[in-house]
Amino acid sequence: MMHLNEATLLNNVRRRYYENRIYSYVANILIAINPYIEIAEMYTPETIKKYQGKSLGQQPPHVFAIADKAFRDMKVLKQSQSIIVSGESGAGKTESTKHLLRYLCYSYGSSAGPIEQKILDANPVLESFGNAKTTRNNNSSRFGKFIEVHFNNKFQVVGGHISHYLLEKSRICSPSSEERSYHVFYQLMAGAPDSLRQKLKLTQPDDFNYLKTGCTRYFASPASEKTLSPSQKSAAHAKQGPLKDNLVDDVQDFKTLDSALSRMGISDADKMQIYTMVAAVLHLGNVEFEDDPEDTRGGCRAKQSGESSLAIASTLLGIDASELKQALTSRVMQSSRGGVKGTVIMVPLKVYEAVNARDALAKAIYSKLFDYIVNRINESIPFQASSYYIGVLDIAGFEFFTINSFEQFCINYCNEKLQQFFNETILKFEQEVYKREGLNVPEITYADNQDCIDMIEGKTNGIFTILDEESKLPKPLYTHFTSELHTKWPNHFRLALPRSSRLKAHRSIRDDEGFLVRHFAGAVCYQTKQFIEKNNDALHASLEGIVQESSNKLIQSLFSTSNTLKGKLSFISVGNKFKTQLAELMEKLRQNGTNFIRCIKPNTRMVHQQFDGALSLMQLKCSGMTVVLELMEHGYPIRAPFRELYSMYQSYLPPKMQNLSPRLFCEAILGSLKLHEKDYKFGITRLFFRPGKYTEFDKLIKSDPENLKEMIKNLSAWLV
Ligand code: AOV
Ligand code: MG
Repeated sequence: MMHLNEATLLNNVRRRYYENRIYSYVANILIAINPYIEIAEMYTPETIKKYQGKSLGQQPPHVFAIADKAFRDMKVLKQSQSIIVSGESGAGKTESTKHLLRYLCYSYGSSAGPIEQKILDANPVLESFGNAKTTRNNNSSRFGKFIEVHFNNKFQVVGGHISHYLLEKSRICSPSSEERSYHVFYQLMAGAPDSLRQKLKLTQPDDFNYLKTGCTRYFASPASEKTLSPSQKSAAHAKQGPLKDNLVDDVQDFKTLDSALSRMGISDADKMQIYTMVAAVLHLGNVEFEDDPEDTRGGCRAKQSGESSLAIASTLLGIDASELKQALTSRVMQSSRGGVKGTVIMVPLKVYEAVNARDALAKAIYSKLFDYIVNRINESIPFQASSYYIGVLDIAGFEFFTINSFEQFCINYCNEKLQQFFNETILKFEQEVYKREGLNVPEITYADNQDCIDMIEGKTNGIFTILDEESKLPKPLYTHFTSELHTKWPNHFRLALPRSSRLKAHRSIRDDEGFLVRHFAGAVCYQTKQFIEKNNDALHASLEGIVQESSNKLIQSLFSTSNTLKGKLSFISVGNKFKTQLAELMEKLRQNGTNFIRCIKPNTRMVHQQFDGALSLMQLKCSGMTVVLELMEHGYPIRAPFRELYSMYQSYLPPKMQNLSPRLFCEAILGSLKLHEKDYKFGITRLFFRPGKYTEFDKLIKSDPENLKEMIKNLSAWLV
């Protein structure tokens, strides 16, 4: 494109999208628009071959081209590479990631040998346990991941490694009405053999509290629907909606999951333990509580109706039923006076406290199970003799909803960091181009977001630190946390009271219930109500105690490693852990070569051939593409190889002037045009224009015959 700005970029990707050309480049950045339809010919083995060893631009823009560029850069520069895939929910990050991995494994592996197969097998497993149907995406990843494909010094695939971030835990206990919990729950119920379902006492999604707040239907293809029993079918039709989804098929997906686990070397007994934990979470959710009229201290007891669930859950978890009951309805406290430990007392819990304890246990089991599964995957993929790797980052983009909580806060913090990295990298890249082309361009500066990052992660007064300090108080209160925040950051440009927001939706939040952060991509108002709970990963001591003593080996090992501080109620801060993980990730990213893929969701209805301009532009902005354009605006954004200009303008000149070399040809034209010298620069291989100046150049030649004549006259003089 010769005229590069927000509007032309948007128009161009729109036009290309309607022609099913979903990929485009801005500089080295790939923009990928979700087609919401399988474009089969785009990903065939033949297409893969076409991109092997080709530099960017030799073939039409493609996610494969980025994979190959990363591979070639790794080889030539002898440096590990990252591919950062970003975009909002449903934009196509995970699909792009899968294409990248498939490309690398097929092109540079030993034709899908055992290692490559394991790297590819990791996906269905991760998706079963970490993906769910949401209103934005039927197969939404509810965790972030960085998948490394490792190569030896001959640049063949020799291993892999997966790091994962921030599995969404609130979904485990209460998916919202049109969404589902994690796929594996439904896959087990729809796809597991009867014998297994009976063993685990799994019936219908509607029978479980943790699932019935959400959409309880199964997804199944017409073919696999035939294998559902009548009761499964009716569950499938419950809370209606079409049964079919192109990519999610619970019946088939269970088979895929089960065989992928086996191929990973997970034994039948271990698989059984994994499924058992999944079922235990569901049964645990059916244990309900009521006020205990016999308890004078206002405690609660498990409801009679949930007794059988309690029994099943405790059997599956390998815990004694009465101990579990006690741990859920009371808490052990050690009275201490003057630092001397006193007697152990049992404090009965209120109904809501028991519910919280139960949910905390369910979430801890599931999220530790997820960690365990990722570990098992990593163990199954060898990791020997690796010289370099290509890491693909698939993590949620900037989020802002009507109500934003701790999860959005963490993900937006992560996006601030990635955005800063993006700016630094692109800027560096631009300056490298100028240097390579021998241009003498002064340093470019850009809007920095370091102040926002400091405010969030700063050691002394950062938001995460203030939150952790609140949690350590004897009686933590979110309202106190919020006012502390406002006290410690008065009059800071990045932080404001929600009321000062112009956004109507936020007016309902009181000052002490929230705060507003002006992120690089826009202002987001956070509701702090659940920040303290969501930031705390620990179980209360008596629960921690009983799971550690479980007779179930898996449960025991899941909880044995947790960093329980000896004798003290542990506090594991989710924010702090994420901060550390993210710092490690950023360290890797900074050491590697970098490639960016920006995924765009063209419409919210998830349909083919519909391009919502405003929605797409918003995403281009949030992904920092406009910053790129701005950056280029400060330099020489329009650049064209001499050869290209030569073929474009050759015909306007008299024949005798046409046989110049392309560079001389360009020098001749520019020498005879009355363009200001500041407005263009000659590089080694191409000509660079200041913003808007190419248009002027083009007009001078094409649309003004008088001027052209004049130019030819000048040109003749110039050539002499
Ligand atoms: P996400 O990873 O960006 O969302 P996905 O990669 O899961 O989004 O894509 C969402 C859906 O869009 C997929 O299930 C496909 O139906 C469709 N899709 C995406 N890319 C393609 C493609 N290249 N070709 C065909 N269909 C595609 V999230 O994980 O929700 O942030 O949290
Ligand atoms: Mg995803």
